[in-house]
Amino acid sequence: MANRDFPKNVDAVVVGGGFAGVYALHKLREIGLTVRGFEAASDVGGTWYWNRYPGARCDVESLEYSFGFSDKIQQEWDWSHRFSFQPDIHSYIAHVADETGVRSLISFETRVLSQAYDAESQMWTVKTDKGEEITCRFCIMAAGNLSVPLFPDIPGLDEFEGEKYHSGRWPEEDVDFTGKRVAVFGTGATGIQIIPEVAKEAEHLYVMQRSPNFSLPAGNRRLTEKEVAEFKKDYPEHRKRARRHLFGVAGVPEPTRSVLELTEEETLETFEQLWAYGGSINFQMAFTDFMKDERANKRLADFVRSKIRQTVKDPETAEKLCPYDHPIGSKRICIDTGYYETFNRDNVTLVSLRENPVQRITPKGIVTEQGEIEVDALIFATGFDAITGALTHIDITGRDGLKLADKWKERPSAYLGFAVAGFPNMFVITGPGSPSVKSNMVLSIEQHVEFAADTIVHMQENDLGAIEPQVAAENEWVDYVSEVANKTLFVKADSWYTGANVPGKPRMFVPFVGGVNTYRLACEDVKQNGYRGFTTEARHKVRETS
Ligand code: NA7
Repeated sequence: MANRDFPKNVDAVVVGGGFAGVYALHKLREIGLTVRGFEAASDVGGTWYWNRYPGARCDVESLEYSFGFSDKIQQEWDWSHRFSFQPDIHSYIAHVADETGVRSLISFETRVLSQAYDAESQMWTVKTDKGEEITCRFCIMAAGNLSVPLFPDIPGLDEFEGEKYHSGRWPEEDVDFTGKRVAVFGTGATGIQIIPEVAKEAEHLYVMQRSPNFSLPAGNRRLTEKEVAEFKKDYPEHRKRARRHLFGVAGVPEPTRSVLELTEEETLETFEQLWAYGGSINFQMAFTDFMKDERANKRLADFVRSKIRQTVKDPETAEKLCPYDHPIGSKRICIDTGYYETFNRDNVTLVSLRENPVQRITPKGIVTEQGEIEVDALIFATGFDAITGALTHIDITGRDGLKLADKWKERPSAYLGFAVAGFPNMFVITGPGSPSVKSNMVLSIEQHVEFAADTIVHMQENDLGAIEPQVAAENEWVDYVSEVANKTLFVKADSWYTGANVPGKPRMFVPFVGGVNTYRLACEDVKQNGYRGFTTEARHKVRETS
């Protein structure tokens, strides 16, 4: 549908067409709002549209990494694997968009460039790269936590004559690496998924590793009909349990004991069982103190390092693959299918950039201190300007000319990780300071979308024109988020959770790690107490609610 067929004035604009955008469009329309969505890609899917690189899979189990808002959808959709592959998740979001009928509300291949709030009219004006201008009362920011890809700043990159790919902008058409010499930069969750797949095709694969990461076997497998049926029988109950869970999953019980209570033999036996079962959440939930006590953490880190040494035949390569610079879990624990085994292949070379840094890229390859490596293709799995990047890349102007990008230069603050002082009627889905990436994302997205819908209903019922957080309440929340994080080992790594991967970004541990249940209760408490901590405005008359 051509963009001119869409209305120019709606109640709400939804920026982004991934899980969050699709559900927000559906939910807001359900409460009676007129809505429009904007999506830069040619289809729905968000992260799961763009990250279509070889080996892309989810690290949360399929039956849990899905919407619970519609029993019909959760009952009729069939997941084939324990951890879904990108095409399956993409098909699932497309199915949800079709079932809810929201696809027709989205302008695809359209990027929101700017949005500005007018205090007089209590309206936002949204401008797109297609030259459209739309006015709306509410802006729902569903632009994703990992949607702005980062390319390394290596001299000569533009001169490279071969193929270049970023994991987060993978092309729709198949890419065939057969017979090619390929270099992969980045060994985070993404690189660790790409490397085993590309190694199967490439003539030679060079793994350009700056920092090694901890990876656990995914233990991915087909789901049996019986286990799917069992889960579906109690789906609503599972969802309820997930909402009360630390991470937002029903299938992995929360920990009750310290690993330090176990003898070394008992520890080893338990770790071996967890390793054989696969996945990272079951490991993270096994004991109370992995992320709280360095001794507990070291037990697990030592175990994973021993597994790396057992798996990788060349001791020198194995040692280079062992991480020592951060506690396990302080960066996202990767899960893999044959990652460490890949380094036993004759066509794979590990290049440790700490010992042998890259000097420049040439038209034919990569120059390191030890000489030139000629390659036909470069793959960058070098991460994202995470959590805040998608919004700071939009020119967002709130009250009195305040720019969001300027405000977040100091620290990425948002009340409950959901709304930002100075930016009325703008709701950030899984924003900074909410559980977001430290939880089952789909569950957290649902909660935030429903929070936005409840807030709008509250405004309608009370004839309010604007709502925004009070600065004091916002600051208090951000301080609390830091206080919770500072009691854990999460803060002990330079990671994208802290903004450390983007030069100049403010450094703090951004997601809320106090648990999905604690967070949900905090939001409920705010709602039940007349939106405590928010300032509301009716007919330009300001009223403090606490
Ligand atoms: P990550 O986790 O940010 O990993 C990026 C990787 O790229 C990491 O190994 C970086 O090394 C490496 N990197 C970044 N810049 C360079 C340069 N210049 N040279 C070499 N290597 C570099 O991104 P992912 O896409 O893997 O994962 C993001 C999330 O997506 C993941 O956690 C899941 O939640 C899904 P570094 O560690 O900075 O030394």
